Parts: sequence; C-alpha cells; structure tokens
Amino acid sequence: MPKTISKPGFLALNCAAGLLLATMSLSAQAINIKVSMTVDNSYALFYGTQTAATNFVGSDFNWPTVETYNFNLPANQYMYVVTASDLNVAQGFLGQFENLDSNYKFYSNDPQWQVMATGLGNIGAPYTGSAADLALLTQEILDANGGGNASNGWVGLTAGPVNGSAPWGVLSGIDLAARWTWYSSNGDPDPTTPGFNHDEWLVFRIPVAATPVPEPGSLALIGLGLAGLARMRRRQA
Ligand SMILES: [Ca+2]
Ligand SMILES: [Ca+2]
Repeated sequence: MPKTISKPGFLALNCAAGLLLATMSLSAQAINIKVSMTVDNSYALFYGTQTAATNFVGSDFNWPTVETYNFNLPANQYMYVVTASDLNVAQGFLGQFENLDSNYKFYSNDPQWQVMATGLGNIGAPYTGSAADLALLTQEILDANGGGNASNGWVGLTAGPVNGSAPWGVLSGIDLAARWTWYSSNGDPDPTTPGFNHDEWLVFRIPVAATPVPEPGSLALIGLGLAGLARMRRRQA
C-alpha cells in the first residue's frame, strides 16, 4: 500500500523546507573575511563573480611585508589574486584567509584555489581599481573560463615550501602551516624557485562558498529540523 504523509509529517517537511530556504538566503548574504597575505613580488586582491572582477581590495609590491584586509564578501562570489614576479630568485603567493562568521581558516595552498596564466608578461598586470584594470582582469577571466589563455583555462596551483622556508624566512602574521604557491608552466614540482617566468602574469581565484558557507549555526538549525522530522516519523510508526 502506498504510504501517505500524515499532517504532522507534512508540517515537519514544511518546516525542514523552510529552514533550507532560510539557509539558502543566508548563504547569499555577505560574509566577513580577513585576509593576511603577501606575494613575491607583487599582487592585487579583487573580488567579483565567476565572470567578472567587480571590486578592488588592495595591492602591494613588497614581499617581506604582510598586508591585512577585512571586508564583506557576498557568499556567491570569488576572491581573485593577480600576481607577478621580478623573474629573480623566487616567486610565490603566501596567505591565510579567515571566514570570521564561521571561524573557518584556509591557506594559499588550499586545493580549492584555481590559477591561470595570462602569458602577457610580468609587467602591465591590473594593480588598481581603475575601470581599465577591472576591464582587463575581467577580459582575462573570461578568456580563462573559455580555456583560451596560456594555461588553457583554470588549473590547480602548485604548492611549494611552508612559511619559514628559504629564501624568505618567517613572515609573521601568517601561520607556519601556510605554503608558498605558484603556477607551474613547465612541470616543475616547485615553481617557487628559481626565478622563472611561468607565463606571468597569473590570477588565483577561489569561490567564497569554499570557505565554507552555510555557517555552522544554520547547519545546526537544519539538523534540529531533520531531528524533529525523524521524531515525528518514529511516533507515526
Ligand atoms: Ca607585501
Ligand atoms: Ca622574485
């Protein structure tokens, strides 16, 4: 005999669906992000959608200094890190990223980062929030989305040594577990040394949803809703 859903069961299902919807709308809200990072030799941090850079956060041209940024990031967007080197000694991207709403922390070597190489050279990268720079970065994002750039699209990054390693030493403000990373254009298992042009300039990106959302609080709410549903089911049985 086909099983019908009783009224309490229907109410519980409704309740669970409501919680899911509430969670989905939560995940569309902005989350509070703290970034501590540096790049050998230079970078600019942006965010935006999967197809466009929309907001400039900051840039720096000095690898021994760690910069910190606090900003609100829409949960359905991406962080973008534009990088270039001086083609000398070493090159790398080192950072830690904290979702202050969920207390989730990850590093520059998180496997959810993607990287792409523009092949446009180590100078001329978009390092400001000007309309021209946002347009240039957006063009290169679209190019990589279509696989039409030097790296044939977005690929996985290559992790080098941990924070504290030579030739940089310890960069304070970033955990020692974080690793210097780069794009390897030639199969070098550690493209952070020696100095070399791995088809620069590069762009790293990660979806904010990887940080992760929904938050533990809303997951707990869903859990409570499902537990309630299970209890009602048991009472029916
Ligand atoms: Ca710096
Ligand atoms: Ca260098």
